[in-house]
This record gives sequence, C-alpha cells and structure tokens, in this order.
Amino acid sequence: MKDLKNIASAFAIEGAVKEIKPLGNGLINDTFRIYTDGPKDYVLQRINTAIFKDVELLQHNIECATEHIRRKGAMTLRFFPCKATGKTYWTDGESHWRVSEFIPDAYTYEMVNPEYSYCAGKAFGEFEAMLADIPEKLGESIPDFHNMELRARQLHEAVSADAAGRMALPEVQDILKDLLAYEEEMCKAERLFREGKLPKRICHCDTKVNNMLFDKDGNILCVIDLDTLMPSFVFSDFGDFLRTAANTVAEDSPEVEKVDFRMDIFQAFAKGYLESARCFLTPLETENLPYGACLFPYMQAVRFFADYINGDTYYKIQYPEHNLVRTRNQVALFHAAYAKLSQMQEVIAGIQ
Ligand code: GN1
Ligand code: MG
Repeated sequence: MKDLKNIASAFAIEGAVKEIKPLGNGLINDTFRIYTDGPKDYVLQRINTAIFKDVELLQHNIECATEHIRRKGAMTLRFFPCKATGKTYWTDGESHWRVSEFIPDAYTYEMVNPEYSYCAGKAFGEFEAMLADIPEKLGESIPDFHNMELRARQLHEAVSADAAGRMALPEVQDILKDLLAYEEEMCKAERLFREGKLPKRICHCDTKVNNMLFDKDGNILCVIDLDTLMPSFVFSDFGDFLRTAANTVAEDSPEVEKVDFRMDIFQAFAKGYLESARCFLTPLETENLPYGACLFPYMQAVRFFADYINGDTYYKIQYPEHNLVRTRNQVALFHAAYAKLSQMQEVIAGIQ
C-alpha cells in the first residue's frame, strides 16, 4: 500500500496525521479515515479511475452540488483542495486521491427499520428538490449509468464474449433466460424518455442504504457517496434505496430462500419521499415508482451477472462466486418485488 500519510499531506488539512485506517464497505473506491491530533478527522479516498474515467468532471459535479446544497443551509460533504493545484483531487501519477471532512457522531447502516426509511425517503426527496435549480450543468460521471437498455446490451456482449468460460454452466443459462424474459418491460423508462414523456433530473444514483449518514436518533445528517450524482430518472433514487433497504437480507446473502421485498419499508419510504418530492414529480413519474422498485433489483442483477460472466472485472469480490451469489440474490429480490407490483401501486395511490 502506498504511503497514505504522504498522500494526505498533499491536501490542505488541519492538524498532524496520527493514523489512517480503512473505512466503510464501498465496492468501487478505496476509503480510509485520517485520524489527526486537530479538531477534525478526514476521509481519504482513492478514486477508481477504471470506472470514473473523467475525474475533472466527477469533482466538478461534486463541487457544484455540495456548494449549492451548502448555500441552502443543509449539511453536505466538504472536499479539501490539494495544496499544489487548488483542485479537490490529487494524482501521484498512478492513482487519483481526494480528501473530505469526516462527519463525527454519524452512523451508517446496512439495514433500516420503517421509521428510518421514512426519514431516508424525505431526505432523498429533499436532496433532489435542492438540486432542481442548480445553475451549473452537471455531466454524467459514468455515461448512461442507469440506462437499462445499455445495461442489457452489456449483458448480451458479455454473453457473446464469454470471457471467463462461464456460459457453459447450466445455472448461468437459466438465470439468463429468466432475466431476458423481462428485458423489454424493464426498458420502459428509456422508451418513455425518447417519447418525451419522462424527464431526467439531477439524482444521486447510488441511494443504497449505506450511502447515508444518520444521527443517533435516526435523522438523516447527510447523503454521502456523491460520485454518481447526475441527470437520471427519479426511479434511480427511489429504486436503489428500496433495493437495499426492503430486501430482508443483504444484497450478497447466499440464503436466497430468505430474500423478500418488505412492504412496510416500501410504504414508509414512499410516504417520506412523496412528502418532499410531490411538489416536482409528474403524475407519470409518481405512477411508475413501483416500476422503479422492480427496475433496480433487475438492473443490479443484470450488472452483477454481466460482471460474473466477464470474469469479475468491475465489482470488488471477496470469493470467486461472489458475483454469482449477488446475482441470485438480486434475481430473487426482483421476483419478490414484481409479485407485489399491484400492492405497491395501491400504496402509492393511497398516499396521495
Ligand atoms: C456500487 O460504490 P458503492 O458500493 O456504493 C455501484 C452501485 C451499485 C452498488 C451495488 C459506481 O456502489 O451502482 O448499485 O455498488 N457504484 C458504481 O452494491 O457502479
Ligand atoms: Mg458507497
């Protein structure tokens, strides 16, 4: 591992660095906490540039959004400039690094109860509402990140290339068949967008439950992991939270038979979200929120599955079958949610 203390010293931070330790469970970047002898600690991250290819655009998005949110008086992440360049990232010639403030007395969860989900719903609605009038133009830090048509195409390409020789497995064939049966239906948002019926708004696009900080009473302090903040459909934020929070088990649990989609979490989250987002949502967006709740387990299944077929080149894995286990889990969650589609529609209609 690189000399992390040396890297931290490239940034304009207060206090002497005492120690640097790994932080969190992200699947993409490497994250560390910088302990200092000063009043503040910091978060150091190595940006995964195989995935975020345009760091300048990435940090531009994040700086504009955090400044905009701060101007509105809400809490958000703060990034520190590199001493030499004044930019909020630094490269040692090999990796790109950035430093943000560590927010103390904050808690992250992998699972939440309905009460916390209600708060999260309100917070994400407010987050989108706050960014609705951002004056700067934000780009796509990962082009077409939540474009289901592209994700489906990537799966087809992975299947044709069969780079890791995994298509010979009967189970892989079965999963593929199952996923393909829903492909057209799940690409609905892209079609509605082309027909001019569905808008794109600035969304967070990675609203999984461990990407938000709660205080000790369950209120949301702030939303973190802003890398994928970009124009998208509101289903991105609605669906990805439920994908992680409404699942009865973790997204990589091998106990597929225990996977279910929790309607109590759906109801609480939808209530909170509609309270703060109703003012800007169109009727078509609202009506399709249950579709969004199905789309995200589906899209995540397609993404984990394509990565498994490609030989695990995207997501960090802890053991060889990790992406296949994740896929089985997300396929089960998709089916559980899909079976509750009409129930979800009733809940949404009841909230209005
Ligand atoms: C990644 O970085 P992390 O772990 O918060 C991924 C999300 C996936 C998620 C699955 C940039 O999020 O899109 O939903 O893993 N982020 C990127 O757990 O691909
Ligand atoms: Mg994260």
